[in-house]
Amino acid sequence: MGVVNVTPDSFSDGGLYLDADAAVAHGEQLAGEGADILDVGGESTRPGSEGVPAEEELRRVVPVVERLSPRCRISIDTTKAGVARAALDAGASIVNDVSAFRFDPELAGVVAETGVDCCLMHMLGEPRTMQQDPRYDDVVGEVKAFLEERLAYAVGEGVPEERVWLDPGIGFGKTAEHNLELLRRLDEIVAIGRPVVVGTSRKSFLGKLTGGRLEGERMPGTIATNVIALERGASVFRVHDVAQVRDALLVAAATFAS
Ligand code: HH2
Repeated sequence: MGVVNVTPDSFSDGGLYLDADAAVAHGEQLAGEGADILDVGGESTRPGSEGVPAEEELRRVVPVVERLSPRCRISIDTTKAGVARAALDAGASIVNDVSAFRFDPELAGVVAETGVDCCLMHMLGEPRTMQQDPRYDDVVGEVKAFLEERLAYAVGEGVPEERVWLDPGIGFGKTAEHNLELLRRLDEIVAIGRPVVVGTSRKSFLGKLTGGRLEGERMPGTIATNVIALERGASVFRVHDVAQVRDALLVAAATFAS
């Protein structure tokens, strides 16, 4: 899954693809590098961010989804039912909701009604405050219980279980040690029985572990964590650098018993 951020403020590529032409060119490049899915988002969820109004988010993402959907499968990275509906109308076929249907009570209904796949992600609270001293007794147990509860909620709202993917939400209300523990014990999340999505790409814990590397210097850490996630059973790898991570995953997968 390649990341297409149509935002001025995303943590690693904010402002690079705010213009629709630039976003489409970037999405086409990632598709050419072998992305199976392009995750188009118009609102940054970086720590401390405030969110954007639905009209602005729509204005950013709909033209990009329209132009990229004939080329590649599209997921819409949004927490808002109105944005999801418009993006699905424009050709998207997956809803990626970092709030796991907590922020907009209507979003589950949109997914149920349209019959699309969805990704439900764990986040502690909301982006504005999630990195202010996050605490867990057992991060893996708590994230797993949250995802099981959200899966049951989605099914209760009419979303077929086989349409739901789950994501532990690396970096969303977690310290570096929490992120590492989730990767270390990712098999416990996989054991829920739904496809698991992981998003480690360029995130700050990779910088912390490597003596302060900046976003653009975190590709080796991104590759290492995605290979580990593959080995622990993840199915979808959300990354900014598709070509490099895809090669690493293909090589790692080739070493598995056939
Ligand atoms: N991470 C980000 C955004 N959306 N969705 C899923 N399912 N999993 C993730 O880990 C995830 C996500 C944050 O990355 P990015 O889009 O690069 O940054 P920003 O939120 O600043 O736009």
